Amino acid sequence: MVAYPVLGGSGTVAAELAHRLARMGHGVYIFATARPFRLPEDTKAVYVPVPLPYYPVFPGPLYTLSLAGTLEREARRLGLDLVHTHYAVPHAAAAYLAFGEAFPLVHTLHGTDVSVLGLDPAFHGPTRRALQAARATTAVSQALAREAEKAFGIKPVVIPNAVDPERFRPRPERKRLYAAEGEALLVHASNFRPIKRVPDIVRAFAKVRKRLPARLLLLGKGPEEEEARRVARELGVEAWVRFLPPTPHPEEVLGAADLFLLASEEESFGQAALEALASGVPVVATAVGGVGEVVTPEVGRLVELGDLEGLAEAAVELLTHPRLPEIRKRARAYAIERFHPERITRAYLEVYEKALG
Ligand code: GMT
Repeated sequence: MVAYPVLGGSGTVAAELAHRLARMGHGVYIFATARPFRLPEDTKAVYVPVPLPYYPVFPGPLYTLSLAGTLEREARRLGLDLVHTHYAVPHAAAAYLAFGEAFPLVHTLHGTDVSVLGLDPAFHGPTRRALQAARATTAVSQALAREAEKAFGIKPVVIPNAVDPERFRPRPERKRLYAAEGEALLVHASNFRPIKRVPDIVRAFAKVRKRLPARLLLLGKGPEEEEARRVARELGVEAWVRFLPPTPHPEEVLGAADLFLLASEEESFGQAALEALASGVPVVATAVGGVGEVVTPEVGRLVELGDLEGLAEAAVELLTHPRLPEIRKRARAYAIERFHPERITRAYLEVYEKALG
């Protein structure tokens, strides 16, 4: 497995899949520049570091070349049968460089590797060639598969992301750590990149707060944190907005919440929203990308991008819904039925079997 180790959905998906496969008895190595953030401590998957050598003659560290060299060398030494990369840029091209077409390569597309970087003229050619030469490419949603077909002329197999229902479960006893009696607890989790529109989450929350007592937890870190804090101050809600640093155990926060908010302008899937659903927490999200394949009307609400009034309205509607307890149960049952790790792992194993011929 090849993955980015930092906070982000693709690294989470790769680390958790590696862990599950290793637990089933497969030999699994995960190549990354650091130990993946969400790789469980007790995992049998082995982390293989990818160095970032810097020489003054280079304009910067040559990650792609270093990954290709590490993969080629370690595949021989470890006797690897197949390489599965997560996030195509530059992982697909690096694996292609390492092995060409003779070796079973599988790539999983996660979102901006298609919609932003994959379309960048600087990366498009090598990424397209690598994806077209691979034994298989998978995409985490139908929406992303359609984009990949347009961008790269390939037809990825759609395998949605999984969520572990043992970890992500309701934890109502933890709510009192974050909210007072009678207050609704809203949560958002992301890497606070501009496309996540975290300041909009705060703006929508301020509207909710005018209608009912509530608190907002913002779990994560990233470039928009300062702006989100500024908006909270400007709107006078800073006392009810709490920032929590990223944790390898987001289940402890999500399970305590009443509602999850996602205001992204782009989202191929929405892993954090799925983790919320499995925790028995309904979701209000923007109807972008593949989010509608995760958040259905039975378990949440979708609003137009930028419609903050709609976001707040949907949040209040759900929080005051007479059948909220039932919706919460339904959210968890739906997540378990559609996105159970066993089912998703089986789908990847089928792709591997075909790739191995
Ligand atoms: O969304 C991010 O900023 C992180 C990004 C990543 O590559 O880690 O997430 C993408 O992959 C996740 C796992 O498949 C999906 O749940 C996210 O929706 C997707 N992000 C985007 O499409 C923007």
